[in-house]
Amino acid sequence: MTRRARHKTYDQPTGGWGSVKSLARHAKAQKAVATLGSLVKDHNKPGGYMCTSCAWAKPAQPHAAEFCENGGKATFWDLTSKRTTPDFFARHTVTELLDWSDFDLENEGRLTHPMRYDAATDRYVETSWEQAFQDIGGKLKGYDPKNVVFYASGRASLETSYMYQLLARLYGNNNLPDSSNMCHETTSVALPQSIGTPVGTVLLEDFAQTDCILSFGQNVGTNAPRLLHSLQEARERDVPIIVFNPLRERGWEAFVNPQRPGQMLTNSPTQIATQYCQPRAGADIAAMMGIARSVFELDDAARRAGRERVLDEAFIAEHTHGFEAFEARVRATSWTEIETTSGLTRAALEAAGATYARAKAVIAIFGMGLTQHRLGVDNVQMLINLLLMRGNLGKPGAGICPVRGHSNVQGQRTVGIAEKAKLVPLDRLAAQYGFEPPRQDGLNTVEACEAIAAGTVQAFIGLGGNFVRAIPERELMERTWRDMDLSVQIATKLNRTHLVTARSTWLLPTLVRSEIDAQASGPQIVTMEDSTTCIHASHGRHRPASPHLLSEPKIVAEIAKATLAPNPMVPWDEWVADYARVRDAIEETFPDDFHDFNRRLDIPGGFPRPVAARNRKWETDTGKANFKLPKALSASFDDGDDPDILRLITLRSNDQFNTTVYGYADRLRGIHDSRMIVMINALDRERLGVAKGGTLRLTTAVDDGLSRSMGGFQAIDYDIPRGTVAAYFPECNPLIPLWHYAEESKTPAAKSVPVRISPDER
Ligand SMILES: Nc1nc2c(c(=O)[nH]1)N[C@H]1C(S)=C(S)[C@@H](COP(=O)(O)OP(=O)(O)OC[C@H]3O[C@@H](n4cnc5c(=O)[nH]c(N)nc54)[C@H](O)[C@@H]3O)O[C@H]1N2
Ligand SMILES: Nc1nc2c(c(=O)[nH]1)N[C@H]1C(S)=C(S)[C@@H](COP(=O)(O)OP(=O)(O)OC[C@H]3O[C@@H](n4cnc5c(=O)[nH]c(N)nc54)[C@H](O)[C@@H]3O)O[C@H]1N2
Ligand SMILES: [Mo]
Repeated sequence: MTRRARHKTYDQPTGGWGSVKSLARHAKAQKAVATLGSLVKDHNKPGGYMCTSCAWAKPAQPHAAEFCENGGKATFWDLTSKRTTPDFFARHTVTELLDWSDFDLENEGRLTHPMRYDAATDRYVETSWEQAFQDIGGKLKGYDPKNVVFYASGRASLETSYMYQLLARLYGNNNLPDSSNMCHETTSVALPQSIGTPVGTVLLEDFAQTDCILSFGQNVGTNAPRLLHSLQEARERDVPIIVFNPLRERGWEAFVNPQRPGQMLTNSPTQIATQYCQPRAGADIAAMMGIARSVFELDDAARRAGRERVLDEAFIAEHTHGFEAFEARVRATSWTEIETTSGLTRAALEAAGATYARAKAVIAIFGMGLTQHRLGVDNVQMLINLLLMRGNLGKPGAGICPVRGHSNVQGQRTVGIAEKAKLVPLDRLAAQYGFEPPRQDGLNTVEACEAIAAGTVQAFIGLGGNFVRAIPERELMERTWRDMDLSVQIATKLNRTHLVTARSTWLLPTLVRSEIDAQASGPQIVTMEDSTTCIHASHGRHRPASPHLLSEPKIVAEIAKATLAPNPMVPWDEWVADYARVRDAIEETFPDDFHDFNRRLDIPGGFPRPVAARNRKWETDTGKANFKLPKALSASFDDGDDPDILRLITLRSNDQFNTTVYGYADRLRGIHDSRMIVMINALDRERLGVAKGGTLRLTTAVDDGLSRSMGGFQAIDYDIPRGTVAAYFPECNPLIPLWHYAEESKTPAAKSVPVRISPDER
């Protein structure tokens, strides 16, 4: 029986006492071995560990507490004193556990022993590491390499990731899908075409020099809360912040900094957004077109009056390509089209345009609200177009700022976890390790799903993550997953992917980053790359949850040794004994990014990788920054103006990290006690015949022969544009067709799923 949700609009600021209380509650509930005190000392601090929650930058001069509510929750969740032991598995069959919620599964605590699924008893049983590696290696040797998938979720360190991609390539494929395929892959496809780099150009110090910030489709208060420090400081310099988001997210509205006693005592928040626009889901291209149009109109007026131009003509002439076509497109787009498609008024967009045009240095922030759409690539490129109009790239205080997801997801790509062969220096790997690496592109996440559904994948190795729960098309995927021969899951906690078993299934427990990783040469350091391309060292500080855990590098090395023919040029054992040797190898493969790697590890604030676009060097096909024309004004699916088809946004609550659900309090949205809810405009709800607070059913509105429908959602009247509804990921993933993804990047279009709504009174 699902619990009913309570909803009461949250009128308190982000941060503040609400976040302090929430953290204290979570520390207690998890009986965590870390304390608030240990977090102050170690969390994101030099000599401490780097947070496992988001990938936001870590400042060179950290705050007294360099953690947020959600980073704290993530750490307490990792450092819980609860344990999921062999005894637990003896008490529960896997079939029984399939009925447990995401929360209940992970809330059992940390995995302690390597386990093997025993089909005869439908239980996981304890196994030895030796046996596990021998069996896994034996099986891997028997498959056609192109039928094996090496998935990575974005938490594993640079060291582990490098070893993992090498394992896949020595084995014989580039099948290295990554959680980023579901996330910022759109960014990694869009930015190189526009400005010649797959990553953002903004560094933390740019926030101190900016004089205008735009934000599209990112939820700062929940998903990158430490960025609020920079935003608050910018607001104190009176920097305007314009936010585009269908939902009014509390983090973009009001913030009380828990580290400022004065602000805490008076509970007087900093107002973050100076203008808040609520477009329909998928309407950002139209909104940006409106801003661009108003910039052209302001430029026309300036020219007529003989004032200084609004467009940065010199920058456009020297640094860009495709401006004329872009100008023609913008001028040909009428205000009526812009207003109808975006759901925003001309006045609002002109106001945003005027603010943008006044600023000398503008930062554009974005998240999943741009990337997870059918035309996600066009979304991101349109944002770049806006920046190019006034030369807002490659100068202090300006630039593009994708806010990445997992704490090392960007870094994994940097060191070679990529299914696209052209992104990896294969010739260097060939020379360094004396082998012929596969040159054919491998499978990304959607392609891996297609191959699993088609029955051609024999084995799936998961370096972290919860693949089955994170991908679209859950029913089909869970059914076909069971036909695979082998599933190996390297994990810290039990999740649903471990319960949807293959013919042979292993569950290999590992350390978390805040734990001490002792190897032959002593305690090890690992490294990661943040959202702003800075590389940081991380030192584990806590005792491992179980003496039976192995580190990720050790697990990867042992699988490699059990699977591959010995190669004296690949020193797996030496690497495990001393991770500094892995860093030497990374440096040899990627000398530009990682020169003097081991010597630069502990530079405060991390060391940035070079990004050519920061210096106005454009590594694109034209040698310039390219204006790219969007394929349409709406990034969403074509709803043919049918008012009964709504756009479903699937998003995160304030009490989860992806599929890890910490609890049932989406405090900043005022939604408590249940995740089976749909945020809906009251007018839509009434029109569709759903009672206030009533139960409704979501049915995917596509015609492809599959039926996708889920009932039991409680309607929550919410401040959201008509025609757009929002509900939680991962609960809604069965509703997303596998083919509903961003063109070019194949990132699932999770921010606008076509759905019909009907009452579901039972
Ligand atoms: N605490 C916590 N931190 C996290 C995560 C977590 O789950 N919990 N996940 C991590 C990961 S892997 C990632 S990728 C990031 C995700 O962080 P975000 O990028 O913030 O992702 P979401 O919460 O899915 O959605 C972002 C926002 O997009 C808005 N949105 C939806 N559709 C549209 C649209 O069409 N246009 C516009 N303008 N806005 C839209 C939604 O209302 C929502 O506020 O966070 C990372 N950090
Ligand atoms: N509908 C919808 N679907 C989405 C999204 C959406 O917005 N909407 N967002 C997408 C995005 S942005 C992402 S990034 C993906 C996330 O997809 P994944 O990265 O695959 O999923 P997570 O939920 O982050 O994985 C959680 C599991 O990782 C394991 N784990 C945690 N820490 C560690 C560690 O240090 N090492 C190892 N080996 N394992 C560890 C734990 O066992 C935990 O259960 O989901 C995507 N799916
Ligand atoms: Mo992500």
